[in-house]
Amino acid sequence: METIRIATTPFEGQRPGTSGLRKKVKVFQQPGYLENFVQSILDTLPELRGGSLVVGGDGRYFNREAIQVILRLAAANGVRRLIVGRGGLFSTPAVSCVIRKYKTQGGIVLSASHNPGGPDEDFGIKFNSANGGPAPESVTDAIFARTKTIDRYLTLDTPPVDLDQPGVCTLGETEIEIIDPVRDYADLMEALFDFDAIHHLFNSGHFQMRFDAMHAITGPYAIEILENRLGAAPGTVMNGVPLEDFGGGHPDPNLAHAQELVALTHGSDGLDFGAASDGDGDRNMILGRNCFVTPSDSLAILAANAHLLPGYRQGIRGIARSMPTSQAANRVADFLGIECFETPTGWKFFGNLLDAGRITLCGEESFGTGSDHVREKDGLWAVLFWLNLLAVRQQSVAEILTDHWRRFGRNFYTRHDYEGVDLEAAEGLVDHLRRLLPDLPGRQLGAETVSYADDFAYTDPIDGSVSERQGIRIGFASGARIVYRLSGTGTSGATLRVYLEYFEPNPALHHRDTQDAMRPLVLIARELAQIETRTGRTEPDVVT
Ligand code: G16
Repeated sequence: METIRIATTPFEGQRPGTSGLRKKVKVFQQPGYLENFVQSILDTLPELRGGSLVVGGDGRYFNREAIQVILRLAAANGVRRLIVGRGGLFSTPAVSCVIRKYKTQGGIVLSASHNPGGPDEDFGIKFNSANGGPAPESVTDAIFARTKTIDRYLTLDTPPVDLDQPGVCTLGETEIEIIDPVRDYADLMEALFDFDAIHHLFNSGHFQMRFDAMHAITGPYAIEILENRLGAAPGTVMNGVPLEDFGGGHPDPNLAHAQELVALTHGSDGLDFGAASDGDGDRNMILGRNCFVTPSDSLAILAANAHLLPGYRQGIRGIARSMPTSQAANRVADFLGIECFETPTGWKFFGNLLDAGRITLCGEESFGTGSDHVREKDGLWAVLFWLNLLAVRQQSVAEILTDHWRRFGRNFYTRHDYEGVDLEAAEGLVDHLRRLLPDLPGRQLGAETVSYADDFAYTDPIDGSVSERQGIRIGFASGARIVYRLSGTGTSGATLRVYLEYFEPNPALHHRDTQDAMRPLVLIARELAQIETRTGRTEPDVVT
């Protein structure tokens, strides 16, 4: 079949952010926009010629069209084999699982994660490497550089591939295999956790749970694993049908966007367990009756209890957390006598540590938790980990949480997001903080004394690469911290994130309301950054 060479010119701004290139659907729909980016991936990674590639996405609006474009470009550029999820679907952790299982040279994931979907909403694309994880910065920088010089892309003139028909077909010289997007992933989960114990918990007659798939990708995965394989009651999975616009919702599993589920956990007859995942299935939220587990606490609890679960019985080697994630995990690492790494925001920074066997568990405050089983954060994995823990410890979520705080102390934690802020104002605010940094150590702010203040820079302990300007960190003598950074996943304006943490060793104070406990620190953070004067905002848009 004849390869067609189409002349093109570069588009501005195809720099991948925290997790790939995310833009409005309308931007992606411009003729040549997606093609340029995909060709840049193919030009940057010569190993893809003659190699194999996994392709799939979270099913949001434009997923199917984008996949057809990618299949044609990949075939025209000599990719030998393409593994595609039926219907064009794959959760992000399932792509990682399939890349690793079938030893492909990488994968292309189509998603804008927790951002809304639909014709006027968001779309995204990212490349995952042969280890199954998001491409490191060296690769995304090279892809971006290529987007700035690209002058042609290669494609084929072929009818669309039937994405709904499992089996093998060909496109030019390329073999395309349409596979069940769920099976390999579900098998992996079954190998890691004690399904008998969870099955028993579900059938004990006194355990009520719901999993909210938020009309996003985890619906089919959760139905297969929770209802079919583990015997949870039909209907345990709510909002389980993936929709192109997520039913008009915001598929972000947090207290603000999963309110229907949160409400079900309230009251004396609230659910024993509630969990949710996001657009592409890599995030998780964990709830107990009248109780919310912060992602930072969740990571620490999983680390402290991992030895109780089959897949982690031999113990964990080390932990990593992103810089803004609370230091609760460090306390567990200290107790276990293992390393705890602090990395920049972005799952890609965990890849080298996982590959080198330096860590087993990793997590981020942004509702991401995972382990060395794949190279992405994994929403359903975290849910199954918690379910296995509940089954083994025979305690409620609240009991496990309270017990953890009693043992290790409590790192109160909250994140305040100011969304849709004027970009210049947001950058001005960060510059202002940067200028303050040298004079902050030793200064008294409210009742706190600054012990260090910096713009976080990270040197990867495995390959020595350096990532600078990763967020402003202000640490206090009490152990409290304030962190400021601008989100790298938004598609319009800027989102200012302010992360606040405060350590409380006294169990008598562990059940205070988080926002009350954090108030003094919140006021320091607002004043220091001049948030109101610089952004015009008196209150954050989202508090988690
Ligand atoms: C992505 C990254 C995460 C990161 C999160 C938030 O998550 O994979 O590593 O923590 O964005 O990033 P930001 O604070 O820059 O918005 P996801 O679920 O969107 O892929």
